Amino acid sequence: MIIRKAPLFRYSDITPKETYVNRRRFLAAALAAPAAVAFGGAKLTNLQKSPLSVDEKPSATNIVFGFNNFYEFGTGKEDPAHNATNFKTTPWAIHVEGEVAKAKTFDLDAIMKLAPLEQRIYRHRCVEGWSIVVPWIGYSLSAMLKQVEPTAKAKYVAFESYWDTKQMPLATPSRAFIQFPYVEGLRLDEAMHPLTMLSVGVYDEVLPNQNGAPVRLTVPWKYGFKSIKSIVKIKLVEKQPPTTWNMANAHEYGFYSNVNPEVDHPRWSQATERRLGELGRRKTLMFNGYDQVASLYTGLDLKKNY
Ligand SMILES: Nc1nc2c(c(=O)[nH]1)N[C@H]1C(S)=C(S)[C@@H](COP(=O)(O)O)O[C@H]1N2
Ligand SMILES: [Mo]
Repeated sequence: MIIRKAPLFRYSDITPKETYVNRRRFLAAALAAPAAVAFGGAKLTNLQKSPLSVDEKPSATNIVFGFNNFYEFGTGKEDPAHNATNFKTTPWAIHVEGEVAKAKTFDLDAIMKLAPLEQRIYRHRCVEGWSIVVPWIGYSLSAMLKQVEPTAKAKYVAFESYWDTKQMPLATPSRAFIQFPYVEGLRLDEAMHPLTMLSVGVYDEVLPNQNGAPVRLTVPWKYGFKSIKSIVKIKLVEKQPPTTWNMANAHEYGFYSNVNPEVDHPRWSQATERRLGELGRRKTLMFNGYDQVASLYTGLDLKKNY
């Protein structure tokens, strides 16, 4: 990914302000601060608590809404929050097809009602070395996959994001250095794991556009780029599907992309991470701390299959 030498969004911006300016300057800055990232999403109610949540404090909303990657809306970390404001996410549908007995199209209403909505607090780590804790809202992807009845030939699941250069003028290979539409993939057993989530909200609201509205994947034990946003197609397939970052640079981004402190990115160490909003760095945990997925990889060389 593009790591700028002088990032637009300095880490000081996402560190508790009191820790680096004195109180008077903090108050002055607060008064002069531009309006918070515009977002007044519809509230989601009747959220179930989830035993899959980690016992950690969610990151601040200005971090989760204001600092992320969504290359369709620009390659800078603040770009999605600014450029996705008018992205039209209704009507919306996901087509689920391929090696299934019952191919189906789920419109947004069907997606929202497919299973009880749970709030799950997940760790989320970007391959670039920063991490956040996010209270996603949604349900296990398996609930949707079971409805289409995968055939015995289905071994992988391929995902595709919405792509429209009228709404996303920056979503071209020459501007974003990747191919579109953005595509991702999982092995079927990874996709069926209860942790793999179809997310429709965050905190207690529907997803802001920059976080992948109206529906996106969340795979908490893999680097952030596996968690594909604004999904329009899911295809069950026999062979390992192509994935955007692997196509862009196979040497740096593999199909598996499990969070793994022992496998360095060719250009930087993955042993530690910067938890946005905290000072210093913390050790990166194998599978991002989700030990319950380890059995999915028994016998697989995780250095070769990075
Ligand atoms: N369609 C699409 N999905 C995407 C991306 C993208 O550029 N396009 N970026 C990925 C990356 S690299 C990360 S770290 C996360 C960041 O967004 P989030 O904090 O909302 O998960 O989205 C992922 N999903
Ligand atoms: Mo990322």
